[in-house]
Amino acid sequence: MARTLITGGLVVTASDELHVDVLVDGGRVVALATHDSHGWTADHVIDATGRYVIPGGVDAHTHMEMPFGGTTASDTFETGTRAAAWGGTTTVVDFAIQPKGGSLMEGLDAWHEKAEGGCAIDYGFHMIMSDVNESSLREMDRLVELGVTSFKLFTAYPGVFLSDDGQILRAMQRAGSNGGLVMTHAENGLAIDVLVEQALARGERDPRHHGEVRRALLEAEATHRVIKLGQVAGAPVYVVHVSAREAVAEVAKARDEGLPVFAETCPQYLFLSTDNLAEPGFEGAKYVCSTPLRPADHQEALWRGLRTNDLQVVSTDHCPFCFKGQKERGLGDFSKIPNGLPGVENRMDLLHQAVLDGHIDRRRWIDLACAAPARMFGLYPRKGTIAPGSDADIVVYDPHAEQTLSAATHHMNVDYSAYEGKRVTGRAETVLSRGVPVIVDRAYVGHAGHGVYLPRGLCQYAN
Ligand code: DUC
Ligand code: ZN
Ligand code: ZN
Repeated sequence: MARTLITGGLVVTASDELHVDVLVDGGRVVALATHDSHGWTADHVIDATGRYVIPGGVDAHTHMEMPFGGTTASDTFETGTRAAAWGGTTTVVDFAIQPKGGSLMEGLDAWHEKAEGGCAIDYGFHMIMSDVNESSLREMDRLVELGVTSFKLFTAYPGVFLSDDGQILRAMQRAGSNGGLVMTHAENGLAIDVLVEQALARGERDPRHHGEVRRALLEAEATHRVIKLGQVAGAPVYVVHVSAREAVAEVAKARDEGLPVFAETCPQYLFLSTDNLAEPGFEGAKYVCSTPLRPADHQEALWRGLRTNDLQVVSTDHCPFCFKGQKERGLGDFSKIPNGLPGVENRMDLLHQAVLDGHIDRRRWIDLACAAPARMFGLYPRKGTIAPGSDADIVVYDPHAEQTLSAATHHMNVDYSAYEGKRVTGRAETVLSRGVPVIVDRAYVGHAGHGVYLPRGLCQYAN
């Protein structure tokens, strides 16, 4: 396999910023050294002068081809992982789903079938448990052995994904003994369904009501509850897509008490708000996701949480549905709008913009987007950093390139951008996955099937 030398750039990892050259051989990083101190030769030389050399992004929360709300997320593993690479992400961890009445293994097999041979970058799986019972609890041990070391449980979506508190406790107990990590979608789904029914009865049918019925307090209540269940089970908890400041407070309180509680937020909660949900006509449907967007004054608590490490990870919850034909299923009834936003291509750039805006610093950008998700989900240091022995998942990032985010230019298979018209500075220029070029000077040179399944280890913060 070709030797590649990346020269002249600023290598930024979660811990360091170094003006060093990077030597790649056999798909791995083999050495870093200052330019003058080595006499390396290589088959390919990438001139990264004036650029950052950063680890490929790790997006630990995607839903490619996910059946949901009577339709299916519009990115396949092929289109979604290609778009991820365009945006500087080289690993995704997607959610396989246990079919109701079926086994975890059936769900995992189905997701392997969807992904195999289609991915442009490497991928792993979490498992959504939609039917916690004696047999699926036993199966959790086997999944951990197969590298599916995290399990998502829902307090939301009654009749679809919701598990009751007893089921969640049992799953947490099992994870406590096999080293797995329980991820929770924390919103009180039963209470939300009452508020949905009441809103519809009052004639409140527009997308903005989605944000109103899914109350911040119901996110906080469920967050508190899953934290306490985790404490009783003696198991770590990872709360996904935190959007409400009251939920951040619950996570922060638990962490102050020394509990192994972790959480992520997503770019949509940092950059968008209920103002988007209230856009005229049916436009707000583009921003319907759960947990929902919040009033803009919640963002301050999220940014603070990211700085203070009360929130450790930024993932996308990439779950795209086209406006035409998919979001439109909810015309006249917001509760029928499929929940989800596109974003896998935008995360690295939006977080770089956050560096420029002064919310986080450069190393924290890499920590939140690369290193911490890799550690959280048992992939570090293979993924998430640039160090001898790491996979050569490397992005040459131009911090000065200006771009306007738009559906007209993005690569996700969805007919709108949640960030249409937003100007950001910074862009992935060249992307390597295990040393193999996927994007070169803003041209796609990758191929479906390059990406391999990643069996993951245990959470490296909790074990
Ligand atoms: N939330 C979303 O917005 N989409 C998919 C599932 C979820 O929990
Ligand atoms: Zn969720
Ligand atoms: Zn999700």
